[in-house]
Amino acid sequence: MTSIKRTKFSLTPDELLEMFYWLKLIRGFDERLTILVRQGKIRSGVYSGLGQEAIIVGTCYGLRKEDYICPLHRDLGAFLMKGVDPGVMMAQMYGKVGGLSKGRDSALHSSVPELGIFGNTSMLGANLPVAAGIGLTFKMEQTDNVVLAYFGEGASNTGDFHEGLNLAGANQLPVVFICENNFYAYSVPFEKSMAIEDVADRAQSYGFEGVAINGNDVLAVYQATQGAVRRARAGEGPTLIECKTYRWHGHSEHDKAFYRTDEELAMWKSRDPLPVFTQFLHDRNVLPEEKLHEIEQRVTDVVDAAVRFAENSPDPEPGEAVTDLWA
Ligand SMILES: Cc1ncc(C[n+]2csc(CCOP(=O)(O)OP(=O)(O)O)c2C)c(N)n1
Repeated sequence: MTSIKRTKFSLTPDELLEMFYWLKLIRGFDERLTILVRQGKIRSGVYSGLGQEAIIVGTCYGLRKEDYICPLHRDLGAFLMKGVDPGVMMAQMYGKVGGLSKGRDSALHSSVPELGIFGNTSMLGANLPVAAGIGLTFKMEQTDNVVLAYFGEGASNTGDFHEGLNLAGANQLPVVFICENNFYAYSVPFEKSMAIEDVADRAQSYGFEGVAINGNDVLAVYQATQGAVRRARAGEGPTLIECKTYRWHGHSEHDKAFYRTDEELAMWKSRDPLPVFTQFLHDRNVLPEEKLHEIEQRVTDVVDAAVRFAENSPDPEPGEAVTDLWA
């Protein structure tokens, strides 16, 4: 089927196709959510990650089940890649019993410890000291598991960001900090909130390496992450990877994003991670036409089944709101 055995990133053609499937699935899932929001079916807030998929696929691909991720509001795809069933994820968005929190909250705060997913709080940046804490646990338990902690460039201006990085740097913790720099924190453009070009530069203040990369290039993200993960597993401490990207939708589905121009959006859409990777696969004869159709059909089937599962899942009973609480 293909003319190459392995790429320079040590990925086989089948692995490349698996990455392609994930990119397509995450895109398809988010696109369907947008439609469902407009149909009034979704109870969770929706913070679309359209345009940012390469970061999720490039960072999550190849992680172990025992590794932890601390995803953000825009990272539903990371839940899927770490093993959450798409139907359960969709039921979470519908606020149904079949969702992760059985209809108790939006998608943002779900934790799935058995899959290594730590649910974020609403306070931006607050997941970063927690990620360092998880890394400290891994180090004390002498495992070689790693933590991937996601944050936006906006969150990198909070105190928690600096405390988390300092803790990780001072203790050489196995944490990979992933900045999803989409150039806007809600309506605030990057240049109005910081005086430097690259968030990655902040890592050196805490004694470790930071790199700024093209976050729309899934293989660049994968390569940078794999390097950081390997160092972290070997006890060589944290890394900050800043992935430059752009969110195609507003901050959330209710935000029309009037604070940016159509030209800017069009420019970034021309850097869509999917056609770039599709071309890469075509050029290497990894993606014949029938394979492309097969993957597209699979994505449609998975998303359709997820919606069916969510729609058939019951609404929560009011009395259930206070069960599963810890004091
Ligand atoms: C500490 C804190 N300050 C402000 C907010 C309100 N808020 C929610 S999302 C958001 C923008 C976040 O931007 P960024 O961190 O760059 O992530 P993005 O949404 O762009 O992915 C803001 C300001 C918050 N949730 N927490």
